[in-house]
Amino acid sequence: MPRIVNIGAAQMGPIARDETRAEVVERLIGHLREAKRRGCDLVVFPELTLTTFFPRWWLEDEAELEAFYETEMPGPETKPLFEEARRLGLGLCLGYAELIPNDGHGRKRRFNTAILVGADGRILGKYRKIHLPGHAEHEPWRAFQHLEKRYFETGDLGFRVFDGFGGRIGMCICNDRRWPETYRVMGLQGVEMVLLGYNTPVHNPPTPEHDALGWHHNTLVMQSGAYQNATWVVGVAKGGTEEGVPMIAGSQIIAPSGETVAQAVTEADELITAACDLDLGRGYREHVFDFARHREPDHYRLITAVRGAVHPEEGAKIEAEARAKAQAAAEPDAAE
Ligand code: CDT
Repeated sequence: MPRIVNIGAAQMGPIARDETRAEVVERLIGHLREAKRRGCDLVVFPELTLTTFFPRWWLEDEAELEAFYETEMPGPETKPLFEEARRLGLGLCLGYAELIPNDGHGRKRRFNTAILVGADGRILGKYRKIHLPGHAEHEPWRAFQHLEKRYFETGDLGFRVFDGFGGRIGMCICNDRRWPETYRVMGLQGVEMVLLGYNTPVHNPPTPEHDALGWHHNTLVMQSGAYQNATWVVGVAKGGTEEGVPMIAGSQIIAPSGETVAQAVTEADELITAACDLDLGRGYREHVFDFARHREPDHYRLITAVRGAVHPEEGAKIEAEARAKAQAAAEPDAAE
């Protein structure tokens, strides 16, 4: 019996700054109903689905900033979304800005978060964005800001994989999709489907020469992440011109072969769907990407030993030391 998950990738067009949560939730419910008509099991929404992409602004007023965050999920304004999904028997993956007013140690915490919700309304998993792009200080030379490093902390939950929808599901968020480590950590936990939402401006102020390549890079990273880890990847955009900033769209559902099987053709609210056979990853996982047989982690030690690039001599030294240490730990008698 094939293990099919019918996926709805619910691309959103722009969300205006003055659009209320209730108005956005109404749009999301429209997606849910269409997804139900089209036989979906699970609907994936973008990063920071509930508001405009506020990190584009330098906001000094805490109350103004915190109005973009959720302190509970579901809360009073998102409850109708959860209720409708449950009524329709649909799972969902939702990105939102998470605010913890007090973590028990008197600290306020803010994360860029996504949750996976089962068809029964239970939260099956939570992910907090790890690769935060952009900057933390005001940079007035930019046409617009990208202040994720100011408005969010680095996620503290790791790249976990959750049982659900008959398979193993992982999540990551936007910039995470550009990093091979994201997929590999989940691949090493047998992930079969990675769900991710994104808000990607067409223009990146420090590197305008890359602007024409936004679509290419988007496809490139998601397709390679899928193929190299034998997993489905569902990438869902918030696209179109939002508060004067054009964002790429191009939501895609990508098979473990690395092939895109469904792609959005507009920059607006658009649902794309695919029947995803989770067993399609098996041929890759058991042969060319049989990790247990073919990976050589002893030769990848630099990946976790350093953050940025080092001189090749330094790199070779770190690798050799790490290998020797691992060998000594594995054979304690030989080291004496
Ligand atoms: N939201 C998000 O992570 N966007 C980034 C923009 C990178 S340019 C600062 C992305 O990787 O698409």
